[in-house]
Amino acid sequence: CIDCLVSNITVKQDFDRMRYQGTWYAVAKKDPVGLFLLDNIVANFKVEEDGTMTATALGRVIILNNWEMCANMFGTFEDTEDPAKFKMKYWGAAAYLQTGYDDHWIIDTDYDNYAIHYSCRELDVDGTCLDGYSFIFSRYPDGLRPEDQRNVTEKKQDICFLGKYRRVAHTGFCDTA
Ligand code: AZE
Repeated sequence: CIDCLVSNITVKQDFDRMRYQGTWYAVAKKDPVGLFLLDNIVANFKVEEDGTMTATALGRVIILNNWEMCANMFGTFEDTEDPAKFKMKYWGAAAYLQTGYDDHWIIDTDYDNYAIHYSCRELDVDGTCLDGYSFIFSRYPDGLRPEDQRNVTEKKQDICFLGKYRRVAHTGFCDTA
């Protein structure tokens, strides 16, 4: 995607939600505007009996008056005409957490090692993304395999977020929540 138009971003071909199930550790993230998950972000995807994809996520957040906590989040995914593009309805276990309805695109994954997620929340007038977020997920909490790094960097560029990511630390903050 050389023009950064959201409509030109390509996603994983023939995305297989069954193989995507299980635990994914966020190893890097590009933040949106406003409140967001800080670190120790772990997502767990599942396909329900009726075929619907759902997920839970944990992550450290700071809300209200500098109150640090582990956010326990839930998401349900609505299918679209593209198997790798979903609409995600999400909410928190507690009412003071965030609720929302975001795009949830799987840009690329090999199911066993890495995944690149993308969500544009707000389109600019020129069709580029004005406000969005993205996660680089790994099946391992300690990071990506060296052999996946080049491809992930390429995909970060394709979604026009190259240079906008920060590493996501895993310190055990949410491990007993
Ligand atoms: C995601 C994938 C798995 C399911 C969910 C995800 C996103 C969660 C948030 C949570 C924000 C919470 C905040 C609380 C104060 C993409 C990791 C639900 C965006 C800011």
